[in-house]
Amino acid sequence: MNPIGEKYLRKKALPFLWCPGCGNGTILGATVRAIESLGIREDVALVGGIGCSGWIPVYIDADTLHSLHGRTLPFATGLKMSNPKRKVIVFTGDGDCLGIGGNHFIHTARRNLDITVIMVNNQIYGMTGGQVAPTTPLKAKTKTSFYGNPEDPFDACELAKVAGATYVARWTAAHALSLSRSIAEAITHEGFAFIEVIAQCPTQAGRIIYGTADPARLLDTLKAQTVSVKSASKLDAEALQGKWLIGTLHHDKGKTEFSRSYFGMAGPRGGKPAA
Ligand SMILES: Cc1ncc(C[n+]2csc(CCOP(=O)(O)OP(=O)(O)O)c2C)c(N)n1
Ligand code: SF4
Ligand SMILES: [Mg+2]
Repeated sequence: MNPIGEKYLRKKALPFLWCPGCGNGTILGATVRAIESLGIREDVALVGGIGCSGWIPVYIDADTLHSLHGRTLPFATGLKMSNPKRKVIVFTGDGDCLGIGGNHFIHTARRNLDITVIMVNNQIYGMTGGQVAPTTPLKAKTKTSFYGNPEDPFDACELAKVAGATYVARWTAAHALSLSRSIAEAITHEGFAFIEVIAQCPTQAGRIIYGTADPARLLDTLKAQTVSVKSASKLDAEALQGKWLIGTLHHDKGKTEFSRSYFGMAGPRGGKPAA
């Protein structure tokens, strides 16, 4: 095992439940490297939802909370508000965050609560066997869209931004180093930070949507579908059609964070969090 794995993995939880070649392992690696680079292991609280992606915190030896499907953000809000010094990091699936948890998502972003949300977008409900998700591409066939998905997918980053998130970035599992740096930046940012990670799911989205369960081919496909924010400014709308924009998409340092405005108000405890 490499030194960072040796230091951070919760050995008693191993082996991973993920399928070989799943993107969740890369996201776990990028997260622990970000935590290590900031030296904040003792300060983090990691919250997972339900789904394959929700298991990321289970394997990290730190303070962790495995919550309910779609309810990561209410749990994370409670954790943060009970101790605003905590660096709360949430791991949520595309279904978990934008389907059942969609309402919590827009309101937590609107409040600009100082947490980092890492949404793993594998474009499908992975854990439950490949059902259509709010991120599944238009016309894609899944286990529950036999004739093709009739719905347009959400652009999660746009949604986060218009709802009030103050840090928004998108990466893929093929950009592990940039992702790790972005996670560190998001943790350091004071306010609601949202990172969408497009990740390969060889077993469900791979086989069903992309016609291959080969992780290397899926990563190549992901890379080919991305354009960096910098390059995008030189391209026209036609060239950008069907591409994922990757990089930091929005960074607003001027908006007041929720726990500061909440505890800054006079109240029964004189504007202080519970002891
Ligand atoms: C209240 C509730 N409804 C439904 C489920 C069943 N369920 C478990 S995981 C999941 C979907 C997971 O998809 P996603 O959030 O995209 O995560 P992934 O497995 O793809 O990482 C569903 C519907 C549940 N556990 N709880
Ligand atoms: S079903 Fe997909 S997301 Fe879930 S562990 Fe397997 S490859 Fe990963
Ligand atoms: Mg999913």
